[in-house]
Amino acid sequence: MVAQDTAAPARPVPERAGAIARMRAEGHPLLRMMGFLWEYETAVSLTLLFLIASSLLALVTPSLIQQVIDRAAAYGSPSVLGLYAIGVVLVSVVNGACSFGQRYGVAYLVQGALFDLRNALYSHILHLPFGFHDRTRTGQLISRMTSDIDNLSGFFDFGLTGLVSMTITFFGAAFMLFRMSWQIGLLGLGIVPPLVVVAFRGSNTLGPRFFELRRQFARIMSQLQENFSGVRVVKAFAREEHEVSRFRLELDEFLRQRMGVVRAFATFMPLMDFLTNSGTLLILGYGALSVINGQLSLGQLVASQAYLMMLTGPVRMVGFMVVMGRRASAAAEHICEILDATREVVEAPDAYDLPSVKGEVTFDHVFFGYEEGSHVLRDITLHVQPGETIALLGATGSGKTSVINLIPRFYDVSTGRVLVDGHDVREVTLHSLRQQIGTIFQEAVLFTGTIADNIAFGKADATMDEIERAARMAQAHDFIIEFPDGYQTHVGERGITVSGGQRQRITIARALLLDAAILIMDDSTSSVDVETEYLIQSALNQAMQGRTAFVIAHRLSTVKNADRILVLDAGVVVQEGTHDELLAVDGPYRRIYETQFADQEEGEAV
Ligand code: DUT
Ligand code: MG
Repeated sequence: MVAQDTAAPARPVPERAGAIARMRAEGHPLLRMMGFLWEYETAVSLTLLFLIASSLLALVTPSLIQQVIDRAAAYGSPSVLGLYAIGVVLVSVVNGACSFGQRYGVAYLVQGALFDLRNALYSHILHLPFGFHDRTRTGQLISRMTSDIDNLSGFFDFGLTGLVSMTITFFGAAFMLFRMSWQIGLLGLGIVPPLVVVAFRGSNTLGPRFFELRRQFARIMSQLQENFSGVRVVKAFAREEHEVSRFRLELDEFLRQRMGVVRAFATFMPLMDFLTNSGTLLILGYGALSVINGQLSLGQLVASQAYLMMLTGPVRMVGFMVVMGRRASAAAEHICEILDATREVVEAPDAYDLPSVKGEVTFDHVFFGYEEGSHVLRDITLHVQPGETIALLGATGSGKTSVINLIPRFYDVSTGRVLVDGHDVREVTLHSLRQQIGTIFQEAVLFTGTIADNIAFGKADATMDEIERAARMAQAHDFIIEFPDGYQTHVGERGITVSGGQRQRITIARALLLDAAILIMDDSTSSVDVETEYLIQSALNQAMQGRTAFVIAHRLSTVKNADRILVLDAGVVVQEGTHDELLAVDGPYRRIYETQFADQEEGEAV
C-alpha cells in the first residue's frame, strides 16, 4: 500500500534491508516486532522529532506564564502583557501542530507496521506444512492474528511514544524545578520514590489480574465459537439449558475477576492521588513561605505547581507502562513462536518447476512417520504407470491416507523417495507439484462465496466454460443449475445451503478443473445415499479416465474397476494385484471382500 511504497522500492539499500531482516529474526521478541516499525525509517524520525518538540514546548509554557505574572503583571504594562500573551498563544499553536504531526506520524507508522506484520504472519501460517496445522488449534491461530496483534498495537501506539515523552517531561520538569530553587527541586523529587513504590505495587497486583481476565474472556469466546458452530448438536441433544448454565458460570467468573480488577484499581488510584496531593501541598506551603520571604516570585510559585504535575504525571504512569510492556512482550513471544515454527516441508533452494507430467508415480522403499522414530509406513515400493487407477484398501489406521499424502508432498518421507515422472518431489517447487495433482479430501470443505468461485478455487483464471465442464464431469451441473442463481449461488461458511452429497461433487469438480494428470481421492463417497453414491461413482469413473488415480475406496465398484489394488496392513503393503487375482488366493483381500463387499455384489449384479 501507500506506506509500503515509500519504504520499499525507491532506494535499493540492501545493507539496511539486511539489518532489518536480522532485527526481525533474532533477539528479544519485542525488539523483533519493532523491526516492523523500522521499515518506516522516515516516519520514525519525523515522529520522533515532533514528539521531542512537543514535549519540550510543553515544558516552556509554565515558564511563560511565570513571566506573564512576574514581569507584565508586576510592571502593569499592558503592551508587555500582550507580547507575552502572544508568546503563550504562539507556543500552544506550534505545540498543537507538533502534537498533530506526532499523532499522525505514529498512526501512520504503527498502522503500516501492523499491516505488514499481519500479512507476514498470515502468509507464514498458510505456508506452514500439514504437520504444524495437525498440532495447532484454529482458535490459537485466530488469537495470534487478533488479540496478540492488538496488544502489540497498543504498545506501539501509546507505549513507545509515552516512553519518550514521559522521559523528556520528567527530566525536563525536574530540571526546571531545580533551576527555580534547589529546595523545591528536592522536595519535588522527594515524592517520586513513594509514588514509584505504589505504582509498581499497583502493576504487580493489577498485571496478573488483567492477564487472568483476558484468559477468562478467551475461554468465553471459545465457548461461544464452539456452541454457535455446533448449535445443531446442542439442540439435537436438548443441551440448551445445560450450555446456558455453563456459559453463566464462565460469565460469573468473568464478572468476579472484573470486579477484582476494579477494586484493585479503585484502591490504588486514590492512594496515588493522596500521595501526589500531599506532595503538592507541601511544596505549595514551602513555596508560599519562600514568596513571603522574597526568595521566590509569585510567578515561580505558580509555575512550580505546573512542573510538579509534569514530574508526577509520568511516575504515576510507570505501573501502567510496565503492565502494557509485559503484555506486549508476551504477545510478541506468541507471534514469534509462530514465525519461528519450522517448515518441515521446505522447498530446496535450487527447486525447479516440475514440467508438465504424464502421471507416472513411483514409491521407492518409502518409510514414513508423523513423529520421529515411529514409522507409520514401512518399505513401500510401488510403480504406477500413467493412466493407471490404484485402489487402496485396509483397516482404519493402516496408512492409506498417509500413502497418498506423500504424493503432493503434504509430508516428507523419512527415508526412500517419492517420484513423479522421475522427479523426486523434494526437488521441485511445491506449487508446480500441487498444481498437477487434483486432490479430493475426505472432508468436503466449501468456502464462503459462489459455487463457481468454489469450483475455480485451484485455478482463479478459469473460464465459465471450464467450470461448467468440470461440474458436468463431476455430475454436479444438473443440481447447480437448479439453484436460483445457478453457478453464482452463494454458499455459506460451511456450505449450509447444499447437501452433503452435493458438496462432495462440488469438491470433485474443484479437483477436476485442474485437469491434472494425477488425481488422489480420500474416502470421498462413504456417507451418502445409494442414488447419490451412484452419481458420485460415475463422476469418479469419468474423472479417472486418462489420469493416474489413487483412490481410497469403500465401494466394490471402484475397487473392481481399479487396475491394481493395494491392501495395506499396519503400514505395509500385504497384497497387490487385480480384483480377480486377489480373490483367487486366500488372503486379506478375500476376507475383506467376504465381510464388506459380498452383499454389495448382490446389489450390483442386477
Ligand atoms: N497418524 C498420526 N498422525 C496423523 C495421522 C495419522 O500419527 O496426523 C497415525 C495414525 C495411524 C497411522 O498414522 O496409526 C495411519 O494413519 P492413516 O490416516 O494413514 O490411516 P488410514 O488408513 O487412512 O485410516 P482411515 O481409514 O481411518 O482413514
Ligand atoms: Mg484415512
